Amino acid sequence: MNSQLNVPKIIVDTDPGGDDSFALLWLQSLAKQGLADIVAVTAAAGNVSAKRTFQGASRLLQLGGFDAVEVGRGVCRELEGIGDAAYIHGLDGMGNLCQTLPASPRSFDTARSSDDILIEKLQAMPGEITLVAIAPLTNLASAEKKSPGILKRAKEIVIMGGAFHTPGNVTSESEFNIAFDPEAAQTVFASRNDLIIIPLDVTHQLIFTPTMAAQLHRPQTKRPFTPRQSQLAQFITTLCDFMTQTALAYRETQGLPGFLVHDAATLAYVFYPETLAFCRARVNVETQGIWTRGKTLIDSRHRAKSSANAWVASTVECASVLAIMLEDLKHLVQTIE
Ligand SMILES: [Ca+2]
Repeated sequence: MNSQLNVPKIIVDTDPGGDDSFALLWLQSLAKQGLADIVAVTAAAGNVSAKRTFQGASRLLQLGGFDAVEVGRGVCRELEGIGDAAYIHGLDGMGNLCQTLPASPRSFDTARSSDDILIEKLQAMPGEITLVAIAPLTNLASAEKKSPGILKRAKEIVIMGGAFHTPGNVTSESEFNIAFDPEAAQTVFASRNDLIIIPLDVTHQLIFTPTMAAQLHRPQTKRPFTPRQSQLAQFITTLCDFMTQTALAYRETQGLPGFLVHDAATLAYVFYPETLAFCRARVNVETQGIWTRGKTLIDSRHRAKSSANAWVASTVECASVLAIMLEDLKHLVQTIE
């Protein structure tokens, strides 16, 4: 049997984002190893504006050599509420490093809309695509509204989002990806009954440190790094340093030097599923609350339920996930042209 048949076909819906950047680089490493097929990247408004996330995603793909992957432009909605997260990720979403990355020929002005790309790809390959959603769910909800039932055509939808038994990270109750567009989240939560949700409860344990990043600078052969290899290693360490400073300032890591690679946990699920455990649940999102808008809820009472819609990650093997990600990032640095 051709093992390529089993290579996951991935669309990443993303709003780079420091942790998105790590996820996109990790995925590019897996694709270079023949373990993933990147079908498209759909940028989303979120951490920063749709235009900036488009540019960030485009340049990250250029850096890894994935010039041919289409990038969508995020659906824009007038949203009141929490606003973006440039205070954490930098004005460009990437520690103000985006301009240091190779320019991309992709144009925001002529790019297709992310929801249209989702619809086209899911229609063309029903049951085949794993949708990795690491941004506010605006694009996915828009696709579902334009083409009802389209999200059921994904093989699987893996979402980084929500906070259940831990405080939120943008309000006392709410996690950013859900709180940015709670109505979109509710649309997606209603779209199918087997969503994979990786919440803050597990991702707030995943602290990637500058010491880990420093390991990327060591060539594993006698040959010195090429300029592109040095550029990639330098980008990762400088971004890690920037994110570490804001993580400490916003007290996200209990004073430990490092930053939370929330979004990368979705790839741990897809490619290293033994590192996570899950609970079956019915997940809803509060769209009305004055203090709790964007809060994700599970009814934990032992009363019969027939409408579970998700598998929610409950534990993660942190050391393993971080070590695996670091090794895959090393592979990308070592093998980039
Ligand atoms: Ca993100």
